[in-house]
Amino acid sequence: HIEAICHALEGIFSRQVKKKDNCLYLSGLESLCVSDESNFINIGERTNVAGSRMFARLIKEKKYDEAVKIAQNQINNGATIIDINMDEAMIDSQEAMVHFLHLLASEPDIARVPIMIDSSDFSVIESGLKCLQGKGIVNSISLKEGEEKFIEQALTVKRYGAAVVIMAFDERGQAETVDRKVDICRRSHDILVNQVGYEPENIIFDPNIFAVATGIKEHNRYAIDFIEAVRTIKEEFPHCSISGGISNVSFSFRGNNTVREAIHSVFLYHAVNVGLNMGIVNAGQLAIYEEIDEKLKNAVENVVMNTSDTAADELLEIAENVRDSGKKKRVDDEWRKSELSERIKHALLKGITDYLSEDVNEALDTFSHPVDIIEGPLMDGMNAVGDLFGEGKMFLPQVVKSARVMKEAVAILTPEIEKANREGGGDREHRQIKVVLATVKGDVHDIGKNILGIVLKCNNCKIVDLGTMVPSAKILEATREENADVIGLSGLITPSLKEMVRIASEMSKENFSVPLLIGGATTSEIHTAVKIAPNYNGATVYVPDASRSIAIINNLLNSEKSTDFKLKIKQHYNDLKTKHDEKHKKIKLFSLADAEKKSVKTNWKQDKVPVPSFLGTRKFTDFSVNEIIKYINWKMFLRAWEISPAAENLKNISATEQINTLLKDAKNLLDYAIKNDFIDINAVVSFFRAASKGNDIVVFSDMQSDEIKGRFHFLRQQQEKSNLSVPCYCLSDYIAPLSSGIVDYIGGFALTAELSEKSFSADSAKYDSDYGKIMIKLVSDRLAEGFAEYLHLRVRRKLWGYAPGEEISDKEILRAAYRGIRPAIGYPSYPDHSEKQILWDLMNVEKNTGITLTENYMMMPSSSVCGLYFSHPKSKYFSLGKLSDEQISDYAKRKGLSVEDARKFL
Ligand code: THG
Repeated sequence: HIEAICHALEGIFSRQVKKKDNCLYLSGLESLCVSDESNFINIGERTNVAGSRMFARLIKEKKYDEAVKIAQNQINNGATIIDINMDEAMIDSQEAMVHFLHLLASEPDIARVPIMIDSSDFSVIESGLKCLQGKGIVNSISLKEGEEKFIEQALTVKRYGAAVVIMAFDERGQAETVDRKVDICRRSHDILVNQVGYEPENIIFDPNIFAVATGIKEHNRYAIDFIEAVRTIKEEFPHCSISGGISNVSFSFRGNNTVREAIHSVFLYHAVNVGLNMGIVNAGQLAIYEEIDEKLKNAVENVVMNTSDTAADELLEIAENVRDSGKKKRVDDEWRKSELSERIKHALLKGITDYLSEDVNEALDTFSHPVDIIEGPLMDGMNAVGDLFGEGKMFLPQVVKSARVMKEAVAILTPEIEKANREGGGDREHRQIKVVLATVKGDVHDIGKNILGIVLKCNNCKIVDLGTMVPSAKILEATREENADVIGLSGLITPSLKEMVRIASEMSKENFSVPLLIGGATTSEIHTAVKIAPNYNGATVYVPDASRSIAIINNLLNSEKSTDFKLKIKQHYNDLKTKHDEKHKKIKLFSLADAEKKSVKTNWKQDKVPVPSFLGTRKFTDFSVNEIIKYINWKMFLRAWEISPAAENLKNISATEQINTLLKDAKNLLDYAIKNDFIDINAVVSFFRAASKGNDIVVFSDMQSDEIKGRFHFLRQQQEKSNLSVPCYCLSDYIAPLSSGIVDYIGGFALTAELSEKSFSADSAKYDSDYGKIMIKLVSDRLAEGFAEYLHLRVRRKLWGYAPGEEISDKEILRAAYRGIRPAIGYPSYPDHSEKQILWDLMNVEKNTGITLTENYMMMPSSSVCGLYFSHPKSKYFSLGKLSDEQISDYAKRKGLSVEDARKFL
């Protein structure tokens, strides 16, 4: 189904779909992720006045704003539905429900999830249903008051198009045994489907979760009976959902969250296995099954599965010792008491250098040769780091810190190794895998490459880092000279892809056989398979992110595994290429002329074109950094640290901690840089009179003369779309042609915001580390993007001034929910980086801002952004998709380029 889902998503959102780690993401909308794990739905329980004292207090005190934050919190922590319950004697439930739902509806980040209205008063439910946008869920109805009432309520729910939770209650009360649970669900199902006309997909059974380990013997079966009922119901009604209030099961351990979380986790583990696909939970507070303390887990297993009559008592006894408080303090320096190799491992895992020289010196006394220390405890520790990282249990920033510990340990040991060799007459050295890394010619980006280098260093590799913009001859020479085992090429921009293909063929010509690794933002497995691998006789492997590099290199170089591994990769890439070739034959393109007929149509006479507040070019250096940092997109910052949206949603404490530390460090860095004035910001903005000419836009010298001062060249979408009324977009459509008789304008900008690394290293040792350097770069990148956002805002409201009264929230700004666009050159709607030169000439960018262009039109410093401003109310971002040879030739001709060069730039 994946292909079909990709296709559907691409169609709906006009965005590219990316596959990564068995998840699908929409490009530019990475927070939406479809994966196998999407199967279990977390329903947030905290927005329940009966289930949360805090929420109840906020509602009673009418602090709705804060109550809304609780909903947001549940979603941030992974809830994809939220359960809302206002049933409390001292609250006007109906009024509170309606008011709260209205507030949620105007929070875009909350309104995107469905709402489950939880009440035992059906009139509250119905009032709530009236407030929902999209499909709602009713929690709940049941047969407890007989069939007539049940059918009446079911009909009402159906009329609102909502799904419904059916509690396993009937006229005799709540179902406690497996048979009663199943019977009531079956009876409810038959009535709903046969008499009321429900689709089974709209039915969610709740076979009642009750508390176990209450001290009452009869209750001990509650968990296992629920699980058994789920199994039977799922088999009989595979299209219906099954849910329950998970926190109920642990009520008897109130006050001891460690034990409660363990019970929830074990209970869910078994129930989900047999078909539970939803659960009302405290999102963000579920223990990870594998991480529960072994002893506790066993005791909990016994309680949940009811293996003995004494299970509850045994758990109670353990529970006494795992009270939440004081849990942490104990472990803090306990580790110093463990034996040497454990201490070294701990220091590596936690990135602690404080005791390193002490421990390494102790090791020198116990090991016969210093190399043994590296190959023994240090490598063991690094392997543990590598494993945890590979399993997603450690995160990149932690690995970077581990690498620093390793580096310092090796630095202490290196003179000792030389000394030992001299004295013992030996020549032992620490044998490492040698990896040559380079960002290819024309490309200046190196964060990804640096990260890779660090991760590899942790894994016993010696890195020969050739830096950025490295010509192929130099890469080959270094590989030969260093006798390297692997080459890694990195690239962020599209022309780098061609460069990589060139390097691959060169390597073939010169009879290289070392494995070639490909990575970086524009590279992809498909491109590697289709374009690079066929050009190289040796192994070529795409590395999706740094965490995979270790396993890939080990497989490539391990004498037992390598033949098999290389063969598998080769076959896989051949398959990909065959599929790709077939698919490409299928994409239908409009001819260029037909695509042009489908341009975006504007009635120029009707839409008044706004006049900019000035024409020509202006320099800006006086913006306040404090103003800009409001527009930093921290999510993208986490992405750059390779923290996936999935990790961000994890209920994993170490992930949350890691994210918090990263954000704190970044913010401290910014504060520090602001205080010390280490930030260079520069921008230049221009407005020109402009007109579209076919797919080009021309810029005039001034208001009077029609002398053309510059010309931007655009491309037009050609792919046939399923919806024929959707235009074939081209940026030139957003500017009026001269023939319209309308005077139109275009804006241009180039800006840079850089935390200068040099000032830092001169000033503070704190940032003179791999971690610090990467941090500085990433924060600079985000600051530049934030600056672009802020400058755009100033343009809309003042400098161009077409939206003087614009009033939108900062969040909406980050979603670009305003009029006008600022396509950056080199991005999907305007992919040709060489167009920057035109902007540079028109706006004198180099002189005005100091930003220079490399031969492949990359900006230096790299934390810079440039692009065009369009004010057209219909203007939007799009991606060009596949283009015909006809259009490429036409484009080459318009630009005065050879077709081959035009292809390279695109
Ligand atoms: N089935 C269905 N709906 C339900 C339930 C169910 N809705 C309500 C409830 N059960 C699920 N929701 C909760 C919410 C919170 C708690 C339990 C179930 C809970 N709260 C803490 C406590 O009481 O100890 C509150 C602590 C605090 O105040 O912060 O455990 O089964 N269909």
